[in-house]
Amino acid sequence: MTFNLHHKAVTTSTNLDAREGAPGDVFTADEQTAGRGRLDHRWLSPPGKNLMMSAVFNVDGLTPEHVSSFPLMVGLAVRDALLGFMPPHAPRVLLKWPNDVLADGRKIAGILCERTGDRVIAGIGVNVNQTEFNEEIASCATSLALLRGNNDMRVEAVRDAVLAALNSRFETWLSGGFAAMHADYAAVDALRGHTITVRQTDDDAFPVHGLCDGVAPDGTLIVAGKSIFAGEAHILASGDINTYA
Ligand code: BT5
Repeated sequence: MTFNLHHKAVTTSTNLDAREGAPGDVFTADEQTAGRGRLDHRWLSPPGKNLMMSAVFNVDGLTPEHVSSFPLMVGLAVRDALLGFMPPHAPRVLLKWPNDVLADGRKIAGILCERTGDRVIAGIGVNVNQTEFNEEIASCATSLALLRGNNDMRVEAVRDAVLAALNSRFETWLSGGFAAMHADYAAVDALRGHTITVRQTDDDAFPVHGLCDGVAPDGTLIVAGKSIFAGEAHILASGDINTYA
């Protein structure tokens, strides 16, 4: 698939820009004034330091079950791309269902996928050159700069690597679904084997709690023997998700 790049210095959210786009269009910005996460969370990213990008994909004709695993595919693609920028002896890059990318147990990239009709927008934020995070996220965020010990990376290089990985993973996912990459995901699953809580909303009064048995080939998360289709997972028991390669 060919990507067409559209860049703005400042925008509200590249995911909003992407609503006007066609399949293959990619929207980037140096700064977002209303960067968003899932469940109405905010995505915080200082101007000019990080990758903020939204790419439009055509999912026409695919079943809802197939499309539901799209975010997992994007997580794998972002992870693939980031591996190319990791220094020797870097911590393993793991995926926290549905699609947080973690290094050293901290979030290095966040993904917000939104469907509009027969299209899905993959919104991707990668912390590239940022070395200081505000108090709210300081304990749970990291960046390529912090892992590499330098903050002079070209954000465009990260963008191009993510797009190349997305191109490849998307093709595989289109023909084979998530099942075609389930083994890849299982190998880098940050939640499997941990006791976790999954909430549907930040104030969910009935969260699911139990031992996580990882992600099934259909993309659902297995917790205490139940399949979970959506939600936000928190690891409860202390465990080693900062596993070094
Ligand atoms: C996400 O949501 O992780 C999805 C983030 C997607 C951002 C991209 S940037 C391009 C495109 N345009 C947008 O407007 N969005 C997409 P969620 O899983 O809900 O995580 C959000 C939470 O992560 C926040 O509540 C903070 O706790 C934390 N957070 C915010 N900014 C962060 C950052 N730069 N690095 C690490 N964690 C962050």
